[in-house]
Amino acid sequence: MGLNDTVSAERITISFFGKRNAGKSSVVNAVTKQNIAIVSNVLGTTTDPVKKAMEILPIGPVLIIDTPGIDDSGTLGKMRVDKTLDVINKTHIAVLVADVNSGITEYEKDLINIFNKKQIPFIVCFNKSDLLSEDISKNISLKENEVLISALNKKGIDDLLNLIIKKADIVKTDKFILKDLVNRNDNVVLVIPIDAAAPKGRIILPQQQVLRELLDIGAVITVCQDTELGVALKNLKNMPKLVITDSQAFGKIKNTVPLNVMLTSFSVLFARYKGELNSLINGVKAFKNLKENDKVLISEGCTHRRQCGDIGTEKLPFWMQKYLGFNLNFEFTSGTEFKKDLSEYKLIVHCGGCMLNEKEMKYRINIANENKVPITNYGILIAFINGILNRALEPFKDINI
Ligand SMILES: Nc1nc2c(ncn2[C@@H]2O[C@H](COP(=O)(O)OP(=O)(O)OP(=O)(O)O)[C@@H](O)[C@H]2O)c(=O)[nH]1
Ligand SMILES: [Mg+2]
Repeated sequence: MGLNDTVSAERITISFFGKRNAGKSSVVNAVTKQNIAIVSNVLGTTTDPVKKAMEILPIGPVLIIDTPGIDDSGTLGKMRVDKTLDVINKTHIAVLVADVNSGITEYEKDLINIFNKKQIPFIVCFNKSDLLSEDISKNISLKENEVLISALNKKGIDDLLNLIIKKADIVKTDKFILKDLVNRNDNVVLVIPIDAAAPKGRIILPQQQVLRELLDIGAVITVCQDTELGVALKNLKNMPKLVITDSQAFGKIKNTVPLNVMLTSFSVLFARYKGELNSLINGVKAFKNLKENDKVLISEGCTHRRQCGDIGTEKLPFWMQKYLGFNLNFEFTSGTEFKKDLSEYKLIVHCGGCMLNEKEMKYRINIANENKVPITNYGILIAFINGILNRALEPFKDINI
């Protein structure tokens, strides 16, 4: 992916599911007009989800995912099926590819049930129409979300694309991070500390996204590190409407920002943008009730190599234990995998999820809720530990979150 490309987390994810040999990979290749996935008549040719970021007009940036067949068996087969089921959790639009000759079997029914349960808009694509006689083809009656195609002969591909575009209209929401908090010409200060854990030569994604949205709004932006915030505020003729800080600096700057200036963090903004702010605020209440040696899961959505002074593995455990006055039992996960059985944990602390799409983030919150394990996020917990959670949530007080 190039520097100018939309990140995967902001793309509409369109995934292709079905039994082995139904022609999923062939349909993906036909839809994208590219040779993205290997096609063969060997059952189980696709063994790992295959992803391709591309542009589909008029939808815009999308992420296409081809998956292993849902009817795979054996130990390895089960692992492949699990990977496919994981893909469902980040899918905005599902395309179920079924061989028209076998039609809807138990496997397709199971998938349709999952899509319905998870409220994922889906299309059923009956493939291999070239193998049907013209008479039979003509007499097949299709529902609104069904289409008859031949990936081999490239027949019906435009109909499939049109259905995908129609479904994308339902999915596309005018998502924003802070458009409802800031107006044109408002002064906003962004506090971005550059420490050993900051990536070399750039600023991280949530900061870029906030910066971009503020520019779109027409806000006037001051950016500085926590060490320069005092000077920055002194130099401003009028106090800013809002200060947005990296959550890690809450403690250092909370007394520098005057009380009549709103103060929040990137991570709190992302809790609302990607997840469910209310659930994550509720989750933080469990923190002060933790007992010595309780198990806490600290989970990150990205896979960057942990560095010295890392927020997830070093700073957060240190601050949490210092606040409580006793030791906790920490476990750490990162990347796209998320445990399904969370029952052993007393609290989950998740990152802002900038590398995950909102579907995946909400799925993780749901799993925690189903397991009855409180879940919160980095920014909310750090604000709580610093005694300024109410202040960090003040920008949202008149907004239905
Ligand atoms: N006749 C006909 N054959 C097709 C069509 N689409 C795919 N095939 C064939 O069906 C076989 C399986 O195609 P794939 O695209 O690899 O199927 P898949 O669903 O991705 O299979 P797995 O990766 O094994 O799960 C290949 O031999 C394809 O050439 C079609 O429209 N018509
Ligand atoms: Mg395949």
